[in-house]
Amino acid sequence: MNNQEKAKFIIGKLLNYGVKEFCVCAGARNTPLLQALSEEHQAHVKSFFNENSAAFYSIGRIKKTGHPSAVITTSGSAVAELLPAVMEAYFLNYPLIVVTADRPVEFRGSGAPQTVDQQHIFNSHCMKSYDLVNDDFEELNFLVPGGPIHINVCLEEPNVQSFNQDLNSFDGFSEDRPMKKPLVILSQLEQKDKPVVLDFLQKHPLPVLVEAHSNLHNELADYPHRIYSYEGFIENYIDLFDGVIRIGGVPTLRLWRDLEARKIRVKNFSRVSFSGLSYLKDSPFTLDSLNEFSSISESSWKEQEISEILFKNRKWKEKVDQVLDLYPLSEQALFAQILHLIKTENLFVSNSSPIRILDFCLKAENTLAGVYSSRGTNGIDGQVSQSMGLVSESEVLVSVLGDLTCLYDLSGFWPLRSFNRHLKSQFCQIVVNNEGGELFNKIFSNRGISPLTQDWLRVGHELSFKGIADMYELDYVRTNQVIDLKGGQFIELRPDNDQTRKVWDELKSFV
Ligand SMILES: Cc1ncc(C[n+]2csc(CCOP(=O)(O)OP(=O)(O)O)c2C)c(N)n1
Repeated sequence: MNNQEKAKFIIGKLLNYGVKEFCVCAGARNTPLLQALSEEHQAHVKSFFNENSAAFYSIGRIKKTGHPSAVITTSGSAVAELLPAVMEAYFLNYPLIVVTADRPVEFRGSGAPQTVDQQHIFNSHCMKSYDLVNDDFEELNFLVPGGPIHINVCLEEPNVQSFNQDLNSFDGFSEDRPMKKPLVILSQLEQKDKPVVLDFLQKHPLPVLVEAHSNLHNELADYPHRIYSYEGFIENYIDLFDGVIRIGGVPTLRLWRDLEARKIRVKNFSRVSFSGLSYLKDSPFTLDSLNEFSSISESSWKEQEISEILFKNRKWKEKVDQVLDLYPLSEQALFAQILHLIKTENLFVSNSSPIRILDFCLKAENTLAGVYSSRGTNGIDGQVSQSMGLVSESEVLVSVLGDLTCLYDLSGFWPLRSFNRHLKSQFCQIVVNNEGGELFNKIFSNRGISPLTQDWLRVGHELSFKGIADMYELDYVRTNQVIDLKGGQFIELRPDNDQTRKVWDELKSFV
């Protein structure tokens, strides 16, 4: 069965079981389930961005209506957010059904983005847990009544349906011969990792992508082989590389996910014990072993080949600058403004668009102090709380969050009104309020997703953050221009969504 057939089958079973109301939660992986639901006109659907709220709301509905109710989520920590409500339903014997989309089974244990062991996560607090890995859907004919039910379903990755066949004929990644033309990706690193990484890059002048949370941006600002604004650019040149050397955590950039469908070898050097790829079973080498592994790269890059990529990259950057000048109210242009203002402040960026736009906008002339992100499960949960834990006396923390991400964790500001009241002036909140999950617009535009499904994914709203700023006694500014980053502020940044989309569109046609 393909994704759509699986999704249709599950939704059909739930309707037969007596589910009338569905709470759907925003996320890319569960899109086939939402798409199938959008074709069932008798289903009542409510969309949520917070899985915990969706599940407790469903319990309220079961209480009120007496009917079973279902929640549908994406993969990753989104699934864990259901646990308290599943427990509640278990002890009430309530028919709460949670359907969780999962990555294909070969991703399990890899540490790849948004991959967690979600198959039996609710353990004894469920009447029954179904783990639908392949075409084992017959099991669903016997849905057990009497309490919560978990249906975990593995869905194929969009665009890489055929990747299993590709990999069967490919054994290159297990070979130990040196890479001749590798690309280096620097991802999340700690301060103490800097010397060994810089030393490696000095010895091996290779093309390199530097994610901001590697905290090596300043040191490598003028590194001769650095590729900037690489999202949307590097994908076009990937066939020139015969391998990837990843240094640091699991990278954020889109290219990392695309590797799943490509025959490219990867060597990982990291403190994190996960390969981050389904097809790479070996744990990463330690960062210290970068010293010993000079043999990973007997570079045969010709200076001219690298110069050509760098020349194209310069042209691309010029085009990016032009487009940002043309659309000054786009999120990308506003992010460039923030980066221009950052000097000694630390920066925390949330998942979804902010972390990607940060890397996209970063320029050699920007100076960054500490950059923090949240790339364990890549969730949008708990981001305010994490940023609160990073506030300190020594420097101001600027936190840039998406609007849904901020709304997800509103109680996270609590320290500012209690034990960290004295640190309020050390914290500047920027919420990029594009009125919903704008990332989904970027991922799914022109992909044949029904308008209804797109609405459910986006979870559009017209909320203002003024009340939140007031509640936590931060100075509220609503603006489409960032002028300063002083502490004690809550800046609600209002980009023009049309301009944001035009930036991506114009760049799509230029390589
Ligand atoms: C806990 C959790 N639930 C769901 C998701 C799926 N998800 C990824 S991005 C996103 C939308 C984020 O919206 P917002 O914070 O407004 O950022 P924007 O996309 O607008 O930049 C969602 C729901 C997730 N990553 N984590």
